[in-house]
Amino acid sequence: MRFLAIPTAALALAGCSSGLVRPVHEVTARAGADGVQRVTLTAHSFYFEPSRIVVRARVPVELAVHNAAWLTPHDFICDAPEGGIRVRKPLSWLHGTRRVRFIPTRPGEYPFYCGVDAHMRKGMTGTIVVVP
Ligand SMILES: [Cu+2]
Repeated sequence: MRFLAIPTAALALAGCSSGLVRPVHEVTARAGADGVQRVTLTAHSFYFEPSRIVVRARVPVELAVHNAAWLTPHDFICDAPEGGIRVRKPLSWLHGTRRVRFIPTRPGEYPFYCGVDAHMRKGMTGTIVVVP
């Protein structure tokens, strides 16, 4: 059985550092009393949690993006003007949280990602799903 343990450990290590093998985690935003749809997400090295965010069109959205990585720069980019979303936000290097606001205008699925170095290819991607 020893020969099985090594690939399992390698897979576990890969899972810690890459978003490529992680399952999609979807969260649906609910509007608060002030009518703003709020979602908190966390930037890890190298994935976003959650990775799929469902929001309603034509309702303001505020994403609180927390950087869980010490001293690893990350940012949050969603460049989808066709959906009313145009966001490019550097995140704090020191566990800080930055807020991102937009009002999605059109239903659709819009990718977001981290634009630092090759983080996107390592799995720092996600999807904003705008529903009617
Ligand atoms: Cu990053």
